[in-house]
Amino acid sequence: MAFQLPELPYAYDALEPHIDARTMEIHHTKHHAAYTNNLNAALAGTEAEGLKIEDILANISKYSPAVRNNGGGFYNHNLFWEIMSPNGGGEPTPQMNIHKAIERDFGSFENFKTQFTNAAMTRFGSGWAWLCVDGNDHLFVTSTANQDNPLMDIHDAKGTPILGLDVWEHAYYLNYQNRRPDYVAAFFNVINWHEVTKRFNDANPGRSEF
Ligand code: MN3
Repeated sequence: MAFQLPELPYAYDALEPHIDARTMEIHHTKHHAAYTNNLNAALAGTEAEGLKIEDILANISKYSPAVRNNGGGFYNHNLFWEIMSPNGGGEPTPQMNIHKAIERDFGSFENFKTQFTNAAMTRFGSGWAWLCVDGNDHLFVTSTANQDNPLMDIHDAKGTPILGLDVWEHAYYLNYQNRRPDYVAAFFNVINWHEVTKRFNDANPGRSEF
C-alpha cells in the first residue's frame, strides 16, 4: 500500500490569522502531495515498499537522496498538520504530562519557548525546528536541514519528534515574506498541546505517571 496524503484535521482557513488559508492549501495540496508522490515513486518496486515510514527514516543512510528528501517531507508534514489546531496555543495545562516534562527539562515554559524559537531562527535556509524525546525520556530542542528529522540515523541528536515547525519559506512567505520571527511567534498561537502530550506519552508507553 503506497503512502497516502492525509486530509487536514481542519479547514485551510482554520488557523487564520496566524497561518493564512492560501499558504495552507498550497503547502498541503502541492508541497506535501509532491513529497508523498515522489516518495512512492522512489520506493516503487524496491524491498522497502510496504515498510513503515518510521522504519525507513531510522535507516535512512541506506537509502537514496530521493527517499531521504521525500520520506522526510512526507513524515514531517504529517506531524506538522496534527500538532496545530484552531483551538491551540497558550501553554500546556498542569494536568498534561508535557507540562511537567517541560518544567523538568527546560526549567520553565518560557525557557523552552526561547530555545525552540532560537532553533527556528538560527536554522539557516530551509529546515525544521523540533521538540523531541531522547532515549533517556528527556526532552530536547534541535533543528534539522531540508526535510531531515531526528528519527534519521544520520542526525546527531536522535529522538522522537513530538512538535515540529516548518521554517521553509514556502511555509510562511505569502503572508510574512522575510519575517520569519513573526511566523515563529504566530506558531505558538496554534500549537495543539493535547496532540503534543499524546505524542509525548506514546514516545515512551512504559513511563510511569508524573
Ligand atoms: Mn513544508
